[in-house]
Amino acid sequence: MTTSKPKQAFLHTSAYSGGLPDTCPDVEHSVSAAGTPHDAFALPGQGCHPDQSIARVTAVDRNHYVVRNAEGEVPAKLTGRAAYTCESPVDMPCVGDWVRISYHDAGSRASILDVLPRQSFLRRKRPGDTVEYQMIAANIDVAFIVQSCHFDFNVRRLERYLVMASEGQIEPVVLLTKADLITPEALEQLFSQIRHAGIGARVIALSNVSGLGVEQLRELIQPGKTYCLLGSSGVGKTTLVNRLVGGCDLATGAVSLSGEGRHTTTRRQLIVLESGGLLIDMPGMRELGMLGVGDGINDSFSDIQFHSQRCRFADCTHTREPGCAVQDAIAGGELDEGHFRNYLKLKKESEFLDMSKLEKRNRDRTFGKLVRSINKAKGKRKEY
Ligand SMILES: Nc1nc2c(ncn2[C@@H]2O[C@H](COP(=O)(O)OP(=O)(O)OP(=O)(O)O)[C@@H](O)[C@H]2O)c(=O)[nH]1
Ligand SMILES: [Mg+2]
Ligand SMILES: [Zn+2]
Repeated sequence: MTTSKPKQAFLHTSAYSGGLPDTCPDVEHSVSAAGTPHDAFALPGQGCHPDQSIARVTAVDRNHYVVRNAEGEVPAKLTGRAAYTCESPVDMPCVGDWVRISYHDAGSRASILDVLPRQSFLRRKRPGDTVEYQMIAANIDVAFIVQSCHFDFNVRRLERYLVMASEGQIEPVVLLTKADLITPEALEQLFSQIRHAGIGARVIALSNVSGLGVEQLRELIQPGKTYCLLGSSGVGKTTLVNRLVGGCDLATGAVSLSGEGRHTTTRRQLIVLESGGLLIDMPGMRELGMLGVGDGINDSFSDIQFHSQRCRFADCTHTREPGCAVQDAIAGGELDEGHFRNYLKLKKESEFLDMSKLEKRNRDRTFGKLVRSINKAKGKRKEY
């Protein structure tokens, strides 16, 4: 195997005179707000060890990665050591992550040494009964929450996505796609449902068929910022990416008559727009579990928080207490009841998952103790 000098023209390598840092603390891990796609992968500030480089993960397919920096895009693998030091699946690299890499095979491949701290993230509970997070993407500036006007629209699910974005420090923008399939009156109705639920995020109606809203969206995308498309399968995320990119031809899928989407996009990938904006297309989500999203819930349901300040009891659950300002607001028509019920549901779910996680940790700890005591006993036996 030939090893070549790593490509790192864009890095200042004088930052570290001593030993290898575990991470690169001096690196600003946001994409520089530069005007070209090339510059979008150049990092400001200092870099790492001379033999290493910083790159961004642009695609993930199980344990195969693609990383990119100003020098170009190469396939990459996580080193065994890096994988070993990942304490949980969320520590593994995901799309949008900035990673420290070293090149090999004449610069045609890279090894991921570690993941730099994330500035924002999108995560969800792993599908199934486990109580673990799954990292979806990192270092996102704006999440486009996509719902189709046609079959997919659901305010309660929208609220879930908003909580998710808010928990990860990401600004949400709602996109209502396939507006060509409903009447302007029906579209107006959807807008009012969103406002009625107290959702204050920006909402854009779109159609990939008529082109409605596409320019508005294009104008919103700023160079150097990272955007992602979140939403169910078949709502038109990839079609939109293809439209925005121009010349890009990612696979899209026809939707069955029932309106239900098949999963056409199977991996997450980061695409560079001509304008210099970065867009992550995602596969549609089936299950939108959440975990420990206390702050996210409070941010997304700020109207409920606002009313609850006037509840008689500080620990009011807003369900049966006297003097509850939230219940008063519902009775007075100021708060939507469905919105409030969803708030309770998400809160309960999040608390339950937090609890399960705590139980799991305690169980693991007890198990760890048991293993250690058995090993100790074995060690003692050997001494005899
Ligand atoms: N009528 C109409 N159809 C659209 C629109 N946008 C996309 N479609 C169609 O919807 C189907 C699904 O589109 P995709 O772009 O593959 O959907 P997706 O959200 O990427 O789906 P996954 O990759 O499975 O998550 C395709 O047949 C598109 O042609 C639109 O604005 N109007
Ligand atoms: Mg797709
Ligand atoms: Zn109350």
